[in-house]
Amino acid sequence: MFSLFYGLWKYIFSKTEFHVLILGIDKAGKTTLLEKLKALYSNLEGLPQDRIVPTVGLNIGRIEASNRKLVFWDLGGQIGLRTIWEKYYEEAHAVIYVIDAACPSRFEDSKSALEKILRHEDLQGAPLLILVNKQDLTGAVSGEELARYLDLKELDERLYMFEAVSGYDGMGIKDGIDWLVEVMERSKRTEMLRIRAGVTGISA
Ligand SMILES: Nc1nc2c(ncn2[C@@H]2O[C@H](COP(=O)(O)OP(=O)(O)OP(=O)(O)O)[C@@H](O)[C@H]2O)c(=O)[nH]1
Ligand SMILES: [Mg+2]
Repeated sequence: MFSLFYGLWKYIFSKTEFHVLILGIDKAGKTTLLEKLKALYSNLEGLPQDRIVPTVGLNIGRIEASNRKLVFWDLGGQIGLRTIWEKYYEEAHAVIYVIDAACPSRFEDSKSALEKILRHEDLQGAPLLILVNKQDLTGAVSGEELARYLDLKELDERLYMFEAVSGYDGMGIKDGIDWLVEVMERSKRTEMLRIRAGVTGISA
């Protein structure tokens, strides 16, 4: 009886959606990427680029990739809004961090916002996909160049990847998402969130 219950419990929670936070400083291109993701993974048209305004609240997008359900939470990156980010950390399976690769004058701001994320205990063990965005612009730095510049010491124990992308033409996005789904499947963080959801489910 117990094993039947356990099997069912495992089945239900193995179907859990993955929650992915999309973070980065303002104008990095997060919302544009979210709209592109929707267009790439569903039959729906994303919002046209000229209809996208700076984010103040939260944008949510759902897709299915590699047979998995992904829910994206895209938050505003303006300086006064960054304190809201941490409210979402506990429930996130992974983080996508977006950087405007064509704007070196803001790399320092981007680096310190990312370091703060990496130090936060509520995001321990969360896989990190760094999207080196706006590759369609001349002068955009490559993933390797940006990784060298950021020189993140806090990445040691974490599953992470740099991927060069463009939210305009879609370059690199599917490769990044494939990687993310694969690492979320096997991350200790996912296991921890599943157990926590299970415990809550039984006691409710
Ligand atoms: N050339 C180019 N421009 C982009 C790309 N992605 C976004 N942009 C532009 O960058 C600006 C900011 O894009 P958003 O998607 O609103 O940026 P955001 O990170 O969501 O900004 P906040 O909501 O303020 O945090 C807009 O003018 C976009 O059209 C890209 O891949 N290539
Ligand atoms: Mg936005």
